[in-house]
Amino acid sequence: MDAYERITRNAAEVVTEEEVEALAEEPDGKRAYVGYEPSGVLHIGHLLTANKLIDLQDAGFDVTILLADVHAYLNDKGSFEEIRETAERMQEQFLAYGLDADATQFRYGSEFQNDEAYVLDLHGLERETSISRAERAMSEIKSGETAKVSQAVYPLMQALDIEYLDVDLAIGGMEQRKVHMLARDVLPKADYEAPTCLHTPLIADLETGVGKMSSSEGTNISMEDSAEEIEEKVNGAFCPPSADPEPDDDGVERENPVLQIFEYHVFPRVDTVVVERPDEYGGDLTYDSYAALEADLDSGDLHPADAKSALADYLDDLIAPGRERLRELRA
Ligand code: NAL
Repeated sequence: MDAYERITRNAAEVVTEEEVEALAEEPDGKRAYVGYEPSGVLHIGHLLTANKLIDLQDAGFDVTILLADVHAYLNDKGSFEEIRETAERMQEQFLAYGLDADATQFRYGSEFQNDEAYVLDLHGLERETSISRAERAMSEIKSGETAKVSQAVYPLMQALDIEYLDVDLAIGGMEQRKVHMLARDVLPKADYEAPTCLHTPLIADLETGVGKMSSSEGTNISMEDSAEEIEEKVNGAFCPPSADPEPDDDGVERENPVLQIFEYHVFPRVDTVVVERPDEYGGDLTYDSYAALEADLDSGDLHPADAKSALADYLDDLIAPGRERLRELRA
């Protein structure tokens, strides 16, 4: 796999392709950047961007993870102290998950976001941005019903962070794209460069395949789940014998989240997937690529129940080191 392919595999979108191609020509020492609001423990959504960070490290990038403590505070995620404690645990979980400790830099937003130069720059961006634009940028990120002033400042700080952390490539899930598009528009008005962005896909709701898996509603899989909990959640997942499920009764599009998790979580981390089956059901199946597994589910050669059982085992393997680390931290 060449560098461009590794950088962009499984991405939902890159902005722009030309800019990413230029980075891929000499990836060594380039810096990719992702930010997370510290809250709870890592879940499958965080881990999807983490897989991309691992790809980028393999391609030669250095990675900065912003533990966005001030952002979480602005977005109503608790007291500042609680947020800081959560952030410390989060850092440990990322390393346990498999990020390269030597090529990962963790930063707290509060380290630099209160500096005078930063605050004045922020006010400059505030003067260039309408309230409605800022509000729209937050539509997939905002917590709570009413838009608060803090949530309008939030995307402007996210834009400015990309500049202040000296990033070559900004990474985020697709829910971050409107913030990144705002950043591309507004940073040049402050004579900064528009950031290059890469967005990872979102996984469908596990139980219905409709909409997006969310950390606040529906079933999510997290670093705290036991093997039994993972098995139960995956067993209850929506998995028709199809890569392209029919819309639901109301005509709403559905995805197959079991396949999505194989594609975005399992195959990026293992070379071969073995689906164990008793001999009487045809014996074990071995897959070297996601496409081969998808084709077998689609044709009926792989039964959804066998796919789920294998998925639960692989997810447990991926989550186990982080779960263990959390246990140590709490002991
Ligand atoms: C992501 C977040 C906060 C600040 C950032 C700054 C630069 C790049 C990415 C950033 C958190 C993110 C979330 N908005 O929803 O968790």
